[in-house]
This record gives sequence, C-alpha cells and structure tokens, in this order.
Amino acid sequence: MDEARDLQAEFNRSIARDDLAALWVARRGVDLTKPRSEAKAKVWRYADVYPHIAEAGTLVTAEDAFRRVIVLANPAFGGELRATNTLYAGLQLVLPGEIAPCHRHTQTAIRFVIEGEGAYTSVDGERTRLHPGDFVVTPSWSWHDHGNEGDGPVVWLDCLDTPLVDFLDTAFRETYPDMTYPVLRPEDDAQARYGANMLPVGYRSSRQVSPVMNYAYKPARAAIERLARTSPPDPCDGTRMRYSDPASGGWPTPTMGAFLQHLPKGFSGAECRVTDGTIYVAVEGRGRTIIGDEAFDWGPRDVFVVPGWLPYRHETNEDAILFSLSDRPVQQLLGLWRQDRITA
Ligand code: GTQ
Repeated sequence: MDEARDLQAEFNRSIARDDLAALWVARRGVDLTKPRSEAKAKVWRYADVYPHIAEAGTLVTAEDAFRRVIVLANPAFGGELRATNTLYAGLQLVLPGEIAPCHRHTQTAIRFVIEGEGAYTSVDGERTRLHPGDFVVTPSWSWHDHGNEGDGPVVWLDCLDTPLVDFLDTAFRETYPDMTYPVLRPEDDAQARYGANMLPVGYRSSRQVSPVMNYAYKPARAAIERLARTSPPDPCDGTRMRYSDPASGGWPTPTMGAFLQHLPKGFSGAECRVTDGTIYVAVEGRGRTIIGDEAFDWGPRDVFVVPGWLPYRHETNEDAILFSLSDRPVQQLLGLWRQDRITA
C-alpha cells in the first residue's frame, strides 16, 4: 500500500517537472458540485470611506492622479483592485474646477452618482450632467474625461469590468493629447435621441452597448415607486427593474448589467442566491442584508458586495432604494447564469 502511495507521489513530482498534473490528485477533496466565490461579503460605509476621499482631495489633484479614486478592494483578493471576481469598483472625487483628463480603454465603465451637483462626464465628444442617482455608461474604447463646473465636491461610484478584461488579456489604453476631448454635440444629445422611448428612424446600433449615456435617477425612481405601489414585490428582490438598451432591449453594456429596486418598509425577504456576484449601492432608506450567516447594515451611500452563490436576504426598517450591478450579461450570454430561491 505504502509502496503504491510512494509510487504515485513520485509520479506526481516527476510529471510536475514537465508542467503536468494529475487531475484526480489536484481535485481530491474539492467540492465541484457548486461554485464557491473567492469574493467576501463586505459593506463599505460611506461615513467611513468619505473622510479618506476628502483627504485624498487635499493630497492630489484630479489632473495629477488622472483619476482620483479610492478603490473598494475586496479583502478576499489581497489588495488587488477587485470588488467582485470580475468587477472593479471605486469612489471617484472631482473637486470644483477640476478636470479628470481624457483617455480611452477597452474596459467598459459605468458610474453611479453618489453626491454633488455640477459635474459632467464627456464620452466621444458629448457631455452629460451628473446628478445624484444617475447611472451613466462609458462604452469600451470611447474617449472620456470628467469635469466639475459646480461649487462643491462631486463623488460617484465607478465600476469597470477590469478584472474580466485582464483575465481575457484584452486590456488596451490610450491617453488623449489634450485634457479634454472636443465637444462635438450638444449636451445630453443622447437623451433626446434615445431617451424618450423613441429612436431616430433608421438608427442601427453599431456597438453592443446602449446609446443612452445617462439613465437619470428621477424617472427611474418614479417608475419603481409607482410599480411598488401597484404590484406585489418579488419575495427576494422587492420591486426590481433592470436598465435596458432601448435599441436592443438587452443590457446597457455587454459585460455589466444594472438594476434599481424598491424594498418596502418592514420588508423581510426570502433567501436567494444568484451566480453573479453583485455590487449594491444603498440610495435611500436603511436596512440590512444577511449574506451567508452575516448581517450587513446599510444606509444611504453605502456600498456592499454579495458574492456569487452565497445566500442573501434583504430586510428593511424604511422604504429603501438599492442600485446594483453585476456581470449577469456575460453569464447569461454564455448560458451560465443561475438563480435559486431557497425559501421562496
Ligand atoms: O473614469 O476613466 O475608477 O479609467 C478607474 C479607471 C475610473 C475613468 C476608474 C478609469 C476611470
């Protein structure tokens, strides 16, 4: 018996020298029946993070930093810039009069405005004004710069598909020779063209990304609130809607899907799990989310992560609104996405 074990051990060592491995050894004892996300459940409370953001504002300019961002680094990844397996998240600060210089990259970015008025983001020559709660899309390989023409700080959450793009070895980046890209179209032109349940006649999407730059908070919130009054909430997710590309009906970006949901006061949700690790922003109201066996309290402007396939359950003390995003478009395109309603 011992002799057989020794022979196997020697075999494993010898094939390792040739960069080979025995599958039955490598997988021994590993539970292959379901995914176990490396990501950890975690809440970043805005009250804890904001002082660091504010201090960063005294240490470095947006121009010098290029992007003055405090990254939400999931502790599971040892300092890597990842909030979930596939997504990066960070809180970007732009102070009055500042410009975050123009560049482009193959990563897709989405922004969710946390606080402040007077900032804009520019995408391929078109600017959109940012207001708290707006969800803004920066498509892959589009030139973008940001500026703050207001009189107070503006903070938004950046989410990029950087870990996914890195995994695929597809990260490219270019810096624009000037700080800002020329303004080529009127502000919020995309809103007029694509944001009113109409499309310009003959419009053909040339990219797998929504032509809507800015999904404004006000109409999204009004829709959710109205639905919440007239239709019963989902046992897990309350009244939840996804943002869509008006031309295709699909997701706003190929790699990141986004959602807005209302949870009524006193909601005690059913336990669910989904394969897409999800980044949530609490927009209004207070509550808690039980993730695995740990409870995470949240309130306005807090950000939290629910790792893929960990059971989660929302509870609220007040009417609450949550924004969220995940890589669900990728998982669904590949036919991999799953959902499980544990106690529904
Ligand atoms: O605004 O272009 O948080 O390129 C990280 C990388 C923001 C941006 C980030 C970026 C940006």
